[in-house]
Amino acid sequence: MGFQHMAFALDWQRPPRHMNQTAYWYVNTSQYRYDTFTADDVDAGTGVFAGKGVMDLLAQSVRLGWTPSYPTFNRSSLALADEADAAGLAPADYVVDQLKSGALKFAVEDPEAEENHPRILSLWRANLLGSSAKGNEYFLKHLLGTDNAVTAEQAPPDKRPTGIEWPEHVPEGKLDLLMTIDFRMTSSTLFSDVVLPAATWYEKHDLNTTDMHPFVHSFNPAISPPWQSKTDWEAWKDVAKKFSELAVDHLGTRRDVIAKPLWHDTPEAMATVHGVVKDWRLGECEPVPGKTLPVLAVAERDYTAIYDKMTSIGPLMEKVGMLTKGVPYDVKREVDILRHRNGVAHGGAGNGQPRLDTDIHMADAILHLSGTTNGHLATHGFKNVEKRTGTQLHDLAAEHEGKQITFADTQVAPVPVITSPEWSGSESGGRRYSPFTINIERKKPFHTLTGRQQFYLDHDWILGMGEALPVYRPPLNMTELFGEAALGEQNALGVSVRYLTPHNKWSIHSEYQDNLFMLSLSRGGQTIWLSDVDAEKIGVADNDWIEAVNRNGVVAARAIVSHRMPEGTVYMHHAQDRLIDVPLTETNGRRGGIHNSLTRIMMKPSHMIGGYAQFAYFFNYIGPTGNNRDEVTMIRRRANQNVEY
Ligand SMILES: Nc1nc2c(c(=O)[nH]1)N[C@H]1C(S)=C(S)[C@@H](COP(=O)(O)OP(=O)(O)OC[C@H]3O[C@@H](n4cnc5c(=O)[nH]c(N)nc54)[C@H](O)[C@@H]3O)O[C@H]1N2
Ligand SMILES: Nc1nc2c(c(=O)[nH]1)N[C@H]1C(S)=C(S)[C@@H](COP(=O)(O)OP(=O)(O)OC[C@H]3O[C@@H](n4cnc5c(=O)[nH]c(N)nc54)[C@H](O)[C@@H]3O)O[C@H]1N2
Ligand SMILES: [Mo]
Repeated sequence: MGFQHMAFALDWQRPPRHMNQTAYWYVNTSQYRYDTFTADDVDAGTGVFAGKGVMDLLAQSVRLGWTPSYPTFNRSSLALADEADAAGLAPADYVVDQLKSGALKFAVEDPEAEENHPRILSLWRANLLGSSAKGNEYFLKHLLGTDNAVTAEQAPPDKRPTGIEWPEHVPEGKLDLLMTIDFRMTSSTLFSDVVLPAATWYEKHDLNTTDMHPFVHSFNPAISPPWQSKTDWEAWKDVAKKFSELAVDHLGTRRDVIAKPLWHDTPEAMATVHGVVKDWRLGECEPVPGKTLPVLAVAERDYTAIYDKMTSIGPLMEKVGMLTKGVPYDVKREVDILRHRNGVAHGGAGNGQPRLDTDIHMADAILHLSGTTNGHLATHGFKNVEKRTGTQLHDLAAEHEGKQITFADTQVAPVPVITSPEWSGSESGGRRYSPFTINIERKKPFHTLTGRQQFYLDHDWILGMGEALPVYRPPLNMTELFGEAALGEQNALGVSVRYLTPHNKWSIHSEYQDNLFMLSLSRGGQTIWLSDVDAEKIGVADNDWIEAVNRNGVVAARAIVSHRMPEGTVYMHHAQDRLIDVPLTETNGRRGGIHNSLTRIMMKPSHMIGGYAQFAYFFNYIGPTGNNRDEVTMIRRRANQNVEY
């Protein structure tokens, strides 16, 4: 909670601009263009999605306020505020009028138009192009405009979405600038225009904790950041400072129209009465912000003050407090403590506010503003929940009511967290965390439509997909949907197999495997696991070089032949980078690729539902996933085992 309020600058400006990445990349890397099936092909034959593409459903989800979408409109959100002024209207009214008349569109309805492209991408603490991004080759093609191995066909006319623009030309290289902050050479830094070298965990102060892990850890420098590297905090401060300077000439102070989706744990989540979907675009209802449209909010942004705001705690914390999962928190006391601990800023936008000059200031702010590390806040939050639920809860935190974990405490030893209404588990009395303990044992209602654990889901789209109750769904038929070779088929390209990319036993994502020890103990580069039966079919011996090819891309790797793999399924562990021992392929003579070269994003319509109780958007709660598990590939032995780099 403290983390979220500080990370999204909610001490200065509300509401934040959250986004779900799956939908963002599905649209902005043009992967939707390669859906050679319609949404109708994945409903349960009910016709609920008749005549629609998956992209039509996403556009509908956006215009009904179910999911966030950026860029939001096909005109600048700053210009919209100015236009509203000129028209003498409140921005929300102006935007509603414009949307109604069709003069303004959501960008997602015309994603290939130049004004709707993403331009600048900053990657921090993620390895998008080596780890997370499903459909890696589409990223290379459409986002970066560089060499790629996509051979997929775009949707034929009868399979295209009908409700969005479909220009014949698909742009390549939408992005102007890619900046990455990392301390490793990765597949992402490799493609970046600018790489800012980061301090490692032993060169800076930082915090680490998760909800499923009952301790808060500190990071502490053993040495100062060497050479040009900087701590993450200092790197971002530099960026903010320069940005604020440039903003004097370029942006100044503007008003920004924010289209915020209907949020979970707010009355907005009750927008879809009885789960019946009504679309204002089809004349089925009126467009009403916060009900049938996103909430339309306005924020004043002084772009010259970004640095000042980043380095001090803003006044909204004292004026409005914090809100987490519908629970309000008064944090005047906490901000006052921080004012004394950190001192106050002098001059600028943060004048008189608690300072956040250093990473330790920020760490302490987070620890003071979170119930899991501040027993007073946890107890106070539980008392607020008690008023709403009528069940006793505050005793769960009361044993720690006077306890405030500080950064200095975490430096002595990892410190156990305090039970807090931010989460659903209980660590009370030294218990280990388990989700929903408070709901089960204290009868605190679940945050669902019924307030109970809910198995029956009566939303129109879920009913239409035949998933009102939990059902078995077989893997997607990739031959039917994408024209891939049928599973088990053998031809000149090898044998057709299911292609899975589970998490690696010998790394955490792309980390901890690229060191000499791990590389020496393993094969020293990327591998694909396959069964002895499949290996025999294609004449592969253990450690042979193989090539895996599908419409999304190509991978050259060494084979690990194992009877532990079932026939017909191969594993390429997530996430092996393209930097180490990745040779040129026989397929196209270029270096390639990685595990995500053979995957792509596939959006499931039921994941795009919003505005309906537990199906309501919030950061890190709900949204579409990439569904990379259903992929297939051809796999074969390389003719030439003497690979070249
Ligand atoms: N095909 C396929 N794709 C997947 C998955 C899959 O199973 N299959 N899994 C998905 C899942 S669940 C996840 S969580 C994502 C993970 O995807 P990512 O989060 O993109 O993967 P990581 O490799 O953990 O990237 C973290 C990067 O941050 C850097 N880093 C670490 N600490 C610091 C720091 O203190 N400062 C800075 N500046 N940098 C730091 C590391 O060096 C590393 O390059 O991948 C997703 N993508
Ligand atoms: N060592 C290590 N530990 C990690 C991580 C790491 O990278 N390395 N990453 C962490 C993170 S961020 C995450 S999200 C978790 C992920 O942890 P898990 O959710 O356990 O993810 P995976 O290992 O990717 O997949 C689990 C299993 O799902 C199987 N599977 C694939 N398709 C299907 C299917 O259609 N149906 C069924 N029933 N099973 C299927 C795969 O074969 C695989 O064995 O792990 C965390 N822990
Ligand atoms: Mo994950």
